[in-house]
Amino acid sequence: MIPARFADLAAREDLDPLSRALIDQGYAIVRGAVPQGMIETIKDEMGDRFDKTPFSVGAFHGEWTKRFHGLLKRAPTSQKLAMHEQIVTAARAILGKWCDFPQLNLSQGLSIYPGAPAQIPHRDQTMWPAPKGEMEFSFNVMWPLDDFTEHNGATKVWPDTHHEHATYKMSVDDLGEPLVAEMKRGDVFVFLGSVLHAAGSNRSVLPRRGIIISYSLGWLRTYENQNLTYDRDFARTLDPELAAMIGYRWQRPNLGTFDGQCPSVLLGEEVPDYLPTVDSFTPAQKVIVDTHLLKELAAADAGD
Ligand SMILES: O=C(O)CCC(=O)C(=O)O
Ligand SMILES: [Fe+2]
Repeated sequence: MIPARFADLAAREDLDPLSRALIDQGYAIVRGAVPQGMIETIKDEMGDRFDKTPFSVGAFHGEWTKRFHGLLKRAPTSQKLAMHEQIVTAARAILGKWCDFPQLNLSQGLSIYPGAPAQIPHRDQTMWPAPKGEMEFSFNVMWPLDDFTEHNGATKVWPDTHHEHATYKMSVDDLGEPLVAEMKRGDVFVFLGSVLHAAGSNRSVLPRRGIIISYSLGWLRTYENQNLTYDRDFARTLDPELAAMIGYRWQRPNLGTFDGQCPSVLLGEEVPDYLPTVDSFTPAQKVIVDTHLLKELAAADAGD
């Protein structure tokens, strides 16, 4: 059953199938979302970065796991994954309920080495210390670079743990059997930030490599600081929609501005040295401030 706070989303009849599955069950696998050749190109672009990256530090990221970030520049074909039409559509449909535009939260290559124990079951939305169960904060996407099997540590996900379920206290013993997201290269596993999940243990003899791309509400602090990761020259090479997703777009009201304007001004050739600060309000906010101004002007006229 869909909890009441998410019922209006669930009731929408125009939803695409991926959004529908995410709202109803919290996760979905899309088979054959991209050609396997695209995944191979991305692996080539990564070169020896996994080899050269040291193992992660700490019990969560995992001492048997290597991770690196800034994928849009380190493997440019991953930009196509970030902008995958079905995924962006679903991110907008779901996160768009609580923000103007979803943003890129993270792009990460990760490799789980043989012998890695299973990761702690967790919800990715825990990174934001805010009340849960009122909204979805994020939306995560796992693209396998190697085929994922139960044996090599495919991601595990616990059904019925999303939306308001994320506020219920559950002991690990009550969780029941997880679904194991076994996938071929080219498939993709998509799950809400409220869904309980974990990397499995890798009992094979080869690393299990994947890419995580995640999207969050546009007004949240992101896992990866996109402004420090990608400079302006790089942003100008991107599809403008993707540039917007890494911060070159403001969110109403006036969040993420540059010199009082939408930061997309930085994508142009010339950036004027002197710029006016511009209101960026929702229609409802605009009515409030416009009405106030009209009243003030009328009062000033009457006083003349
Ligand atoms: O590698 C996986 O299968 C999941 C990793 C994960 O959930 C995380 O690092 O937050
Ligand atoms: Fe996670």
